[in-house]
Amino acid sequence: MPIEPPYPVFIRSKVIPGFGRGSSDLGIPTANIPADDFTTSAVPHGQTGIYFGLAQVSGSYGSNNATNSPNKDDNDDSVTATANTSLISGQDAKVLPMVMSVGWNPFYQNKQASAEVHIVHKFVNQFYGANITIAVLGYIRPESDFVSIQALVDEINHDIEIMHDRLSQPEFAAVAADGAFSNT
Ligand code: ADP
Ligand code: RBF
Ligand code: MG
Repeated sequence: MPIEPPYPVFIRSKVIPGFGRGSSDLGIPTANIPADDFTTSAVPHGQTGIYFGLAQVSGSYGSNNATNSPNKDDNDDSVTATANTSLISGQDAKVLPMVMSVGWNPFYQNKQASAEVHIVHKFVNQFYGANITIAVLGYIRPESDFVSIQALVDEINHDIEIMHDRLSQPEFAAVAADGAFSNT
């Protein structure tokens, strides 16, 4: 079975500071990218919702200098990310499984759309300001509201199970070797 069009959709972007609660509230860090990089991609109508796929980060590790994220009126998000001198390498530089969320986070009633990628991998360091290449491979569900943070976390963990299940299907086997990813 071939991958269902329009997937795979490759997106190249940069990791920007988000709302600063993925790790603190949920224990599920998400690398945020400018939402436009998703909405202008080949994903149909750049629709909001939860997706699965693969991601690879490259460049340097970096931390977030934003004193008060998100920088709502600050279009130059890169100014709040400081690169450190060490290059992303080893397991951290591999093509890794991910789940991503695009939209307004109904649970938090965000005023601004976000696109954020949770990579299922333990990184040695933060990588704000790094490059990220994403292969969006399919849609899981629309965004929804929840009665509690725990209910949101449970649903995200369920999304991760669905992702592993879908990624184990043969049509996705070759995507990690796609030339869009770097093979260093
Ligand atoms: P923010 O609101 O600024 O996005 P998060 O709490 O969501 O903050 O944390 C995201 C940051 O954590 C990423 O930008 C990245 O530097 C780092 N990070 C560490 N591990 C991961 C991971 N497994 N997936 C995504 N980001 C991660
Ligand atoms: N936020 C919501 O408000 N509703 C959702 O249904 C929802 N689903 C998510 C699914 C995944 C796989 C991920 C990584 C995040 C999801 N979020 C959702 C976003 C979550 O609220 C956000 O990552 C944190 O608020 C940190 O920015
Ligand atoms: Mg985040």
